[in-house]
Amino acid sequence: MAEERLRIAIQKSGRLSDGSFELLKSCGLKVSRGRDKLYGRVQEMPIDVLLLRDDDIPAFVADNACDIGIVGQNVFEEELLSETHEAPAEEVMQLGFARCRLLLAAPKEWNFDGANDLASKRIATSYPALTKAWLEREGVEAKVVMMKGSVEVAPRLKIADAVCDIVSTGATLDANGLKPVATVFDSEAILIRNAEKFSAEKQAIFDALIKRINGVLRSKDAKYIMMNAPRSAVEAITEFLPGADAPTVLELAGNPDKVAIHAVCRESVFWDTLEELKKLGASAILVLPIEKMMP
Ligand code: PRT
Ligand code: ZN
Repeated sequence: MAEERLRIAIQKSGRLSDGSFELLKSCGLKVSRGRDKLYGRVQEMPIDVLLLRDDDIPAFVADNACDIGIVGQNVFEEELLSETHEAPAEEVMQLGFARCRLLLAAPKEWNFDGANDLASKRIATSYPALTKAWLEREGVEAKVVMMKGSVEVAPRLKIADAVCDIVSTGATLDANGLKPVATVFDSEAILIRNAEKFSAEKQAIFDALIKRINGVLRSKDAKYIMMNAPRSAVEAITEFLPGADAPTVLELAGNPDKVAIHAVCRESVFWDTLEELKKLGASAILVLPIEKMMP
């Protein structure tokens, strides 16, 4: 019998593809792309990679053409709300990259004073379902105009009064004379899976991959922190360390009152953290990156 392989759909090129390839790489998976570049094979695990347009990913996963996929939450939710599939794909987890927001934006000169100002106005968007759901929640009736791209130019062309568009830095809105007036949806890349039960073999591959992804995500902000401190300060320092479990405390040779403290911090360690540690009596503080972590 042929070996079962897990099929993952990722974006071929665009704002999700670097993050998706990087995630697979951090999981120890190298994707060798086929000549047609639509298909890649992973050597290290029985996984095949399909390279698609992001918009096609939810449907490919829902239809079983792929088992799992990486897609923006915005695209996935839009598809869910549009109810195009009887058994849509399911969200497995957030992946922490390609963060962006779907924002309602209006011309800067509009003295915008809340959602009610949108009543009877025209809103251009590539996300009509998410936009309509937000309008409904706000109890506002407006006309939603679907645009596939270049949404931000709609007010200037008098196609719409306002837009509902994906924003990351806000530079595009600003360059088009628009200002954000409300957040409709917060998004980041997510892992989705087919809703049907996997075969035992496929489930085992899936579980192994999820374990690796969790390990990668957990180690992302994590740092290994080392410092010397007076023994009397150990308690205060341990309490202060961000997201650290039981640190290792070692006696320094020839100095019974001084110890070395080693700990894994699961949250970001900032300069203020180091300054605070110094105030608590720590010295010779070292912060090191962690490459991988498995509990
Ligand atoms: O070709 P394909 O269909 O696969 O790709 P696409 O062009 O439809 O999508 P792509 O690659 O642009 O985006 C894929 C996903 O990345 C989106 O669905 C979001 O989940 C996420 N993402 C993150 C973004 C952005 N950031 C983003 N900034 N998607 C789009 N943008 C656009 C935004 O609409 C604006 O027009 O980028 C422009 C610049 O943004 P600012 O605010 O930084 O100026
Ligand atoms: Zn797309």
